[in-house]
Amino acid sequence: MSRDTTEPYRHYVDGEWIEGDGEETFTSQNPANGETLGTFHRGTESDVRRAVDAASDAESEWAGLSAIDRAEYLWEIYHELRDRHEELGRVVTKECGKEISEGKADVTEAWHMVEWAAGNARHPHGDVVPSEIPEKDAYMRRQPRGVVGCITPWNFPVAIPFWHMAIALVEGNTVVWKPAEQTPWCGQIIAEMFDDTGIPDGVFNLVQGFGDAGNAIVEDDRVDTVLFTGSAEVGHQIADKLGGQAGREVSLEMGGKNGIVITEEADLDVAVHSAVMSSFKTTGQRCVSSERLIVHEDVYDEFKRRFVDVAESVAVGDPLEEDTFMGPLIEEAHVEKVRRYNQLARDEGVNVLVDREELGDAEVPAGHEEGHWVGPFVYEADAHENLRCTHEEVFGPHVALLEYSGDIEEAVEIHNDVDYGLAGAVVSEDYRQINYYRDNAEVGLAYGNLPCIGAEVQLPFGGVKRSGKGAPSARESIEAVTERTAWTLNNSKDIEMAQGLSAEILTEDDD
Ligand code: UN1
Repeated sequence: MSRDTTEPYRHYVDGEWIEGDGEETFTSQNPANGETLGTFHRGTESDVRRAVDAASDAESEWAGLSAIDRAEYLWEIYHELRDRHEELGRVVTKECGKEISEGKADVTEAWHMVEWAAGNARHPHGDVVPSEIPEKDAYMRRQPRGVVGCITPWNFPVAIPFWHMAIALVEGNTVVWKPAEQTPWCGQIIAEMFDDTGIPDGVFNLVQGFGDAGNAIVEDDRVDTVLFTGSAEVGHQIADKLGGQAGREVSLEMGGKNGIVITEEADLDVAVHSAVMSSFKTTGQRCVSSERLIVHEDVYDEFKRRFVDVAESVAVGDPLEEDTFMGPLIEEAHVEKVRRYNQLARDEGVNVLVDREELGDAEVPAGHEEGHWVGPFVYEADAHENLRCTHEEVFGPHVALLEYSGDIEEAVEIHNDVDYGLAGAVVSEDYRQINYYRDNAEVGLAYGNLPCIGAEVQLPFGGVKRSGKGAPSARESIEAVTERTAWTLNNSKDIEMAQGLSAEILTEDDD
C-alpha cells in the first residue's frame, strides 16, 4: 500500500483503505511526552454501517472455507508479530505508555492467542453424543454466528484485539473492529497485517474512532455477537442494549477492585513482591491490577513497612528505558480521575502513607514534561467501613492497606465485599487457607502466592459480579462466536423415537 504519509490514516473496510464520511480527524499521542504519533480519520455511524455491510456480504464465503484454511491467514500474522517483536513492543510502549517489557509482552500475548486460535483449527470442534436409539448418531456441531463486533481497550492494544478477533475469524465469523481511540496506531498496524495476508475483502474491517462508532456497532442488529473489553460502565450499557434482542450475543470483560489477601502465614517476600507487581505494573492500569491489600494484623506492621518502602522508591519514568518500573498514565483526563480518587480518600479520612501524586521535577525524565505522570498513592483504611475509595475502581496506582484480625474467613469476607469480581490472590504458606480462598473468593481469576496479573491466554479470562459476562478469551470465546447445533442422523429405515415416545401413526381406520 502506498500512501502520502502527511495524510491521516484511514479505515480499512471491504479490503480498501477509506477515509470514511466524517470530516473529523483525531491524533494519537505518546502519553510519556505528548508527541503526536499519527492522525486518523474519525469513524462515523455510516462508516460502521459500511463496514457491517461488507462483513455481512463476506460472511458466507468465509464460513464456507475450512477452519484450517481460515487459520492460514492468522499464521501469517503470527509470524509477523514474532518477527517484528522489538519494533511493535516499542510502538505499544510509545502509544500506551507501558514500560518496554510490558510493551513487548503485549505483542507476545497477541501471538500466543493467534497461535491458540489458529492451532485450534486442527482440533476437534464438537462432540459425538450418545443416543438412546442404537440406530441414531448424535453430534454437537458448531457454526459461526456471523458478524462479530469487537470493541477493544487501549491498555493491551495488540493482545486484546487478537483475543477477540483471532478466534472469531478462525471459527468462521467476519469482523468489524473499533480499537480504543487512544491507540489507533496499533490498530493501523494490525489492519496493515491483515491487508498483507490477502484475507478476502470484507472479512476483517477496521473503523477508527470513539464511543459513537463503538455504539454504532452495538446498535446494528446485523452484528450477531459483540465482544467488549473495557470499563464496567460501558460494558453494562452494552449488555442492557443487547440483552433484550433475540439472537444477539455479548461477551464482556470489565474492570475490578481486585484484592490480595496476605495472611499471618504468608512469606512476606512473596507477599511484598506480589503486591508491588499487582498494584504498580502498568501503573495500575490493568483490569486485574490490585487496589486492595488485605493484611493480617500479625504481619501488618512489617508488610506495611516493606510495601511502603518500595512504593516510595519504585522507579517511575521513561517507559522506553529498561530501568523503569512504572510509565505514565494514558491521558490527562485519567490523571485527573486518579487525583480525584486520591482526594476522595483523603476526604474520607484514610491515613495516607505514600503520596507521590505530584512527582518532583527531578523524577520527571528530561523531555517528558508533557507526560501524564503520577506516582504511587498508598493509604491505610478501615477494612469494614464502606468507603468509596476502597470500593470503586480507580485504574491507577492507588492502593489501600486493609488490616484484619480474624481468620481466613474474615479476610475473604472483606475481599468479597465489593461489587466487582475479576482477579485476586492469596499469599500464605498454609494450604488450608489457600484452599479456603480458592473455594470462596468471588473472582474469575484467582492466584496463590503470585501477583494477580499476568494470566496466560489458554486460561479463561473473565469476571463475576460487575466484572463480566462470559469470558472473552481462548476456549470460552468460542461459545460467544459460534452456535451449537445438535445434529441427529437416523441410520435405519424405521423411525424410532427416544423417551419411549410412540412412532406409530394411527389413523381412524385403525380402530
Ligand atoms: C487487563 O487487565 O486489562 O492477566 C488485561 C493479565 C493480562 C491481561 C490483562 N494477560 O494481566
